Amino acid sequence: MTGPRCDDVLQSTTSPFPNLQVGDQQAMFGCFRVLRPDGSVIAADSNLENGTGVSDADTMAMLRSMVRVRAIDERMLGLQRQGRIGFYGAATGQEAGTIAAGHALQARDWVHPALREGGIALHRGYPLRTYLAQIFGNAEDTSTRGRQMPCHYGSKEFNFVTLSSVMATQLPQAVGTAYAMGLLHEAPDRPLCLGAIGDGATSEGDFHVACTFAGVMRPKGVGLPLVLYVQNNQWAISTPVEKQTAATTLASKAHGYGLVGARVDGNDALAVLRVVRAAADHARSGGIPVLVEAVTYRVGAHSTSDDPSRYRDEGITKQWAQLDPLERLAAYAVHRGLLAPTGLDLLRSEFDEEVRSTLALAEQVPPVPLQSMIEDVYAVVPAALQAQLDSSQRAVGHPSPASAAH
Ligand SMILES: Cc1ncc(C[n+]2csc(CCOP(=O)(O)OP(=O)(O)O)c2C)c(N)n1
Ligand SMILES: [Mg+2]
Repeated sequence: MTGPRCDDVLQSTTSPFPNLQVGDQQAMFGCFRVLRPDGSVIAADSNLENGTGVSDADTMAMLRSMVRVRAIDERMLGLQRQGRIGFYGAATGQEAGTIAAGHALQARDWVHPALREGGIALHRGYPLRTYLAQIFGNAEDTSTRGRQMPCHYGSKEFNFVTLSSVMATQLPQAVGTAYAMGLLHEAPDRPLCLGAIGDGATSEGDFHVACTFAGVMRPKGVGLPLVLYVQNNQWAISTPVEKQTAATTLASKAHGYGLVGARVDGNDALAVLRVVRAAADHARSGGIPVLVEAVTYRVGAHSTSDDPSRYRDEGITKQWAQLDPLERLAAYAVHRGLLAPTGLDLLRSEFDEEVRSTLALAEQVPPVPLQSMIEDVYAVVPAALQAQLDSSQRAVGHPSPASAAH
């Protein structure tokens, strides 16, 4: 594979809406797109709502969350540079790929995210304060109680399963969740599971395991309620996608597993929403699961531990940055009269302020109590662990409740 070229994307060629059938060439090798980079509609379809198949309410809901995620990411990157948080993986330039995929789902659907999909939890209502608590690992970190790296959010309430840092492990887990939903509920109206990964993770063995099971496991005689979702941002840290695979596209890998493949412009929120929604409807109703490839670009660093200028041509990055998904959707919203020409700036200010004020509160929350080091694993805490806790407590000058009682 060679990475999709930016000038191809800039030409705004489009392909028809993907036909969700196994082996459909156009779906696997084309790239469905609704909007040009300037926000104009490529080919309005009079049979569809607004000519695009996306309601104005959906457009604005996605735009708000995309701007919010950008504001959060920018602030978190700044905090990491100041040494106030240890790590962060931003979704900059991938906000459409994240938010529109999340928006395509129902609240009852499950999400097994990769590193860039935390915005789906926020979009579902996961509070920003809890999101920040997980990043700080403070006493309000109800996701992981300070025991995980930042960006490993999880919430039972929002059916958002905590990521394992080990790449691609979430995909067999997502298949298992979908299998459970298939056993528990009847098609055509079942909760489904979206399992998300990056392009690099498609080289992992777990991708093969997940796709194999996704094809062959058929509870109640129909396909799994599953959407496999790959954000192809063309880099896995310093490894470009052409070193991951010789396949022409990642969506085309679906064919070998008997799955449906569909490729979409990941910087076009309307296109992502429509394709993931169609894949979700298909899976919900018993169809063969769809592997969606959203083509995008990692315009920032992999994480705060990375410097991409050391291994790639940042001139190409600048070209991709011109295809900014926020600007594109905002321009469309302006064309439709949903947003004033200055509306994007107003949204930015609104969310900058939300992040600033929530952060001020989050930074006052104390760390997770040391006591939590020995909780949640053993019914009766082994003496060696208790001794470690006691010595840690003494080191910070706070006797633990257990030793204080002695
Ligand atoms: C099994 C495994 N190998 C290596 C790593 C280190 N690692 C973390 S993220 C990453 C690259 C992920 O790339 P991709 O799947 O394309 O996702 P992206 O970060 O681009 O969104 C690597 C190699 C890991 N976490 N797990
Ligand atoms: Mg990648």
